[in-house]
Amino acid sequence: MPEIRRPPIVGRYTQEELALASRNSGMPLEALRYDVTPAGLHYLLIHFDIPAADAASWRLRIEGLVSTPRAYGVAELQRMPARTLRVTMECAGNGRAQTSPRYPSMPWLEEGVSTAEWTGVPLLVLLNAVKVKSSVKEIVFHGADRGIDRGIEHTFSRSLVPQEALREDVLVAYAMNGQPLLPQHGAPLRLVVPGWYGMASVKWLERIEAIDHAFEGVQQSGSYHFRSLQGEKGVPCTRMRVNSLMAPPGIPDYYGRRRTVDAGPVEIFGRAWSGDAPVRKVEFAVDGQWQDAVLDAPVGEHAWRRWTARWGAQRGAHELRCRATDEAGATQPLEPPRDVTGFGNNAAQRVEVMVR
Ligand SMILES: Nc1nc2c(c(=O)[nH]1)N[C@H]1C(S)=C(S)[C@@H](COP(=O)(O)O)O[C@H]1N2
Ligand SMILES: [Mo]
Repeated sequence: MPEIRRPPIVGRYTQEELALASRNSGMPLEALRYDVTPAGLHYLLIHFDIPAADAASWRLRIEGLVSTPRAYGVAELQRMPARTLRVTMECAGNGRAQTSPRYPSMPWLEEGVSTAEWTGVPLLVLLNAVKVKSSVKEIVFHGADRGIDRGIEHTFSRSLVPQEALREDVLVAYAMNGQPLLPQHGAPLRLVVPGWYGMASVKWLERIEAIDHAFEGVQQSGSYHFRSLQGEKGVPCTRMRVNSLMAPPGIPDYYGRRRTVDAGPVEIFGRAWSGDAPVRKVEFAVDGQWQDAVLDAPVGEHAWRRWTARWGAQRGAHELRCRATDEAGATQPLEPPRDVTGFGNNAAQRVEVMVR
């Protein structure tokens, strides 16, 4: 894959970033109050256009290096034993807009994360039915959406190694929060890969292909790599780094979003997640003084965990922050990790508050 990248931006936002931000809405942080994000508040990331899709005639083909290739209709999948999983999904580019210089792409501040209940057929069941050959190195998932990025025309396609694809919790989903998938979330079928950044969960899934080599598609080998230096091959983005957010307290300023809070006791709440290991600890800081937050019971193996903290708000300007640590020992950094395309920014959130 040739290294064709857009030059970085310092300063004001561009018309192109604004257009991306308008198409791809984030989850408003007050929606951190819900264990399961209502479908209309779930963040969105759509690279090209939402393809026209008719559930009645949609076919999911499973082919390539398999003994018995076949195709499934949606109704047929719906008649198979179903599994429902509560899954926190975060865009790998979440937090990109807080880095400078920033990469010209979707300018997420921090709202590219949500949790949904996905219902579908375990991918494992479908792969076992077609008998994947032993020479297979990767399973490729092709979406129906097509476009051009950095001069290369392609469909949105991603791959997984068999070891990941055959995990029991990877779903071919047809429902979200108990309703048929909405067009913007991949109707009528999408992949859901719990624990991974969102790009692995291919929407508008129409073809699954078993291959005996590494998939070189644009969205696989060209994008979604951590790179600290321009031009390097980098490390593929896979599981979500440990991260957390708080719902900003008080009331916002309409234009600047700055917060105003009344002096006195304030209950702060938020959510913490990690695709690598369960969340072990969340800390909350007022003006750099860290204290342990209280963790609620987990609400699902793949779902974010609610936390709370008490704050005795005193008059004046304050900076609130939170950071999580997972069972693997990873803690969120205080400053964004260096990444040329702005992936994986899990730096501890900052919320500026004026207490009156
Ligand atoms: N076919 C297809 N699948 C896709 C995408 C896409 O543009 N096309 N975007 C991916 C990315 S980058 C993310 S973060 C998630 C977002 O899923 P959501 O819009 O349902 O929240 O979908 C992934 N699956
Ligand atoms: Mo994403």
